[in-house]
Amino acid sequence: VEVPSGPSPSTRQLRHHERAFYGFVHFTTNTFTDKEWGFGDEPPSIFDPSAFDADQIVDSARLAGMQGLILTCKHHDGFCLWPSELTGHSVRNSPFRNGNGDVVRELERACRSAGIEFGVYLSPWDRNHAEYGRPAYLDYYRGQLRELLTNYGELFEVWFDGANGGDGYYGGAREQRSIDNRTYYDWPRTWQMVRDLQPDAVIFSDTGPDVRWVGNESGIAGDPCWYTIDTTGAWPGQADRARLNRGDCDGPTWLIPECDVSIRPGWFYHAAEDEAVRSPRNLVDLYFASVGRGANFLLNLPPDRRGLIPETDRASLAGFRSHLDRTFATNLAERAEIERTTAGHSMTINLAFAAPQRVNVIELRERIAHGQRIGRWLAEAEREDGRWVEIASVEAVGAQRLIRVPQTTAKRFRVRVTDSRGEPLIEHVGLYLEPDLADTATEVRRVHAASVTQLSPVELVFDLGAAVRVRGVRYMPSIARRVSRYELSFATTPENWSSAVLSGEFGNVMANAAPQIVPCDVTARYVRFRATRMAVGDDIEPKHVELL
Ligand code: FUL
Repeated sequence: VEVPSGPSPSTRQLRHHERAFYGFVHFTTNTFTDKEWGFGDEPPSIFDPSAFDADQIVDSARLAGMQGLILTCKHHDGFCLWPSELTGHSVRNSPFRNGNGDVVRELERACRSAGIEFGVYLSPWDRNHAEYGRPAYLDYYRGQLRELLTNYGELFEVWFDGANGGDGYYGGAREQRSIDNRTYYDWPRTWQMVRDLQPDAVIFSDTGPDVRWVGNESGIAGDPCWYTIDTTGAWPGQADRARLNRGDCDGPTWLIPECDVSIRPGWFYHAAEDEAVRSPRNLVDLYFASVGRGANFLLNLPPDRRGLIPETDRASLAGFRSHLDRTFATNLAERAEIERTTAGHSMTINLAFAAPQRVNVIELRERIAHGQRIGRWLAEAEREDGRWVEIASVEAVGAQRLIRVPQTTAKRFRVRVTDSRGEPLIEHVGLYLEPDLADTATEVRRVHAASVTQLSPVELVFDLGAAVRVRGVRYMPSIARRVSRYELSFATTPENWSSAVLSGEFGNVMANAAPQIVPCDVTARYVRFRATRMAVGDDIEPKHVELL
């Protein structure tokens, strides 16, 4: 084997490429307040799951075929799911197990006894802590990290989030605190702590050092997606998303792209999203768009207020798994006579069958220990008249490349690598027939408005024609317009607007442009939606707001 000219993965990264698919568990006070980002003033007393069962959560992960789970031990609201010695803002002061509980411990143990790995998420942004934004907070943050790194056995991944939305409770100050995310956290020091205490764990942040964000929260890697990337000038919370998504073919640093996405629109459980759980078909598509592009797939499973993964989500996971198992059960290539010819930096693999085979998925794996070498490659099939037709033209391979092609029946197939950095090293070729999978996604019931009036650039009034029951308001951010704070009011006549006012935050709209639902249960004819703060743009569009 020629020595690779470009970067190659560390041993730690190589192991992590093999994990490929694992889960996130977003659980905290938000589960009980119906928020995506808690403000930091939530009393620990509201954290009261009625039937928390770590084994059930782990069982749900295993049902899907996940290799590990990463728990939000502390999200932006600052509430700790373990009894930290460093704050009272934790499970210790909640009704959970009468204040003697430790969610981190229970989930960690359940993972180990089921034979999957465990990892932690510790939000750097802390909207509860009085010192956030000042140097003293960093001692607290690293102290918490030390607790997690030393008390819960071996961790496979430590997840550092890049979000910072500014305002928060901050020990009662209730103010805006912006930090310079290039300097404030002193990341190299924190990462070194992880290296010292958990040498085998991979470290995730927007920009590595082992695993990078894929630039969106939709679970979709670039096509192609290069492991190598140039992160000069980029920091957690401040990186070019398009670049994170695709990497740089000639980049100097190997960072594993990780596609994080939730099985529901939000990261936390909201009853109003019970009908918006991703279907098996949708999850399979995400698998092809992440693992199938050589990236890792991190799928979030949010426990509900009982502390369990709901049945709907479990049914989707089971459907997803059984479809993948059926698809990949038989590698048709194993029935072929295979012949390989290499000429310099190109290679042809011929697969000849005794009888015609029906194929609609092609898989290649590259021996990435020696770098990501393969550039362009083609898949071709021989028609009955002996002419070869191209069925796929692809850029890049990586740990695993899965390409859906139009269903093709032929006796001979071939894969041709036309461009590679050094000798192409193909480790595996697969030809499969993916069965049909109908999309069973159910549409959320909507209330249709008779008319919508735009009162001002940031204010809409819906007239439903008659008083009807409204169970929620769904807001869909767009690229150019994103509301981060809203106010809702309801009325039965154009005059009596007092009946109910709901206000709040659409947390995380910058990173996740997924729809967010404000649950309510109001009977009204008129509904007024007002943006009280825009994160992007300065007006709202009627089509972005729906009543449920
Ligand atoms: C983001 C956070 O702001 C979200 O709440 C969520 O935790 C997601 C995985 O990362 O940056």
